Amino acid sequence: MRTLIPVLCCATLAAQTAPDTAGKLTVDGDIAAPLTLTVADLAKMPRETATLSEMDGSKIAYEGVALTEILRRAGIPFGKEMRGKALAGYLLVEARDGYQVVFSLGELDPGVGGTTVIVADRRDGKPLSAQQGPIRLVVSSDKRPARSVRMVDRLHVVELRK
Ligand SMILES: Nc1nc2c(c(=O)[nH]1)N[C@H]1C(S)=C(S)[C@@H](COP(=O)(O)O)O[C@H]1N2
Ligand SMILES: [Mo]
Repeated sequence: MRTLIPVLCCATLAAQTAPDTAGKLTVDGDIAAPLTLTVADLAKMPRETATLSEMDGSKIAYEGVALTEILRRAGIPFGKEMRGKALAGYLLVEARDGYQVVFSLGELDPGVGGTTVIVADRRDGKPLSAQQGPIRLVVSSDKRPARSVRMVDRLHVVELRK
């Protein structure tokens, strides 16, 4: 029992001093304006809906914010500037369980690839479950929902234009 006490103390201390990132979405990397978004922040942004066909064939309605809207706020220059070396840039999406996927900035640009990705926080009108959220991606046009990342906690931009 005696050895257990310091362990418990340290665990309590660590919990108090760890940065409070639970439930937040960090947008960072090679961008002008890194940001951190909560579900409350997403609620104040322009809202979009999207349907996801799950592996069992059922279609679920999700609601959230367009990924391009979030990346624009972080300083990604979609539009005229998405040419030349900018087209080598990509977005690494990371989830709480370690799952990672990549989107190229060119495929996300509405004037180039135009792939619609929603950063969703509601499913059938309700907040997402702990296994899904609080925030997930919905990529309706993918043939399998493999890049519809659940439990997203980081959007990391890599620009190769340097
Ligand atoms: N965080 C996270 N998201 C993920 C995955 C994962 O392992 N972790 N798997 C992906 C894959 S390969 C598929 S097919 C779908 C499966 O969604 P489901 O687990 O809700 O059926 O989630 C995607 N999103
Ligand atoms: Mo999958």
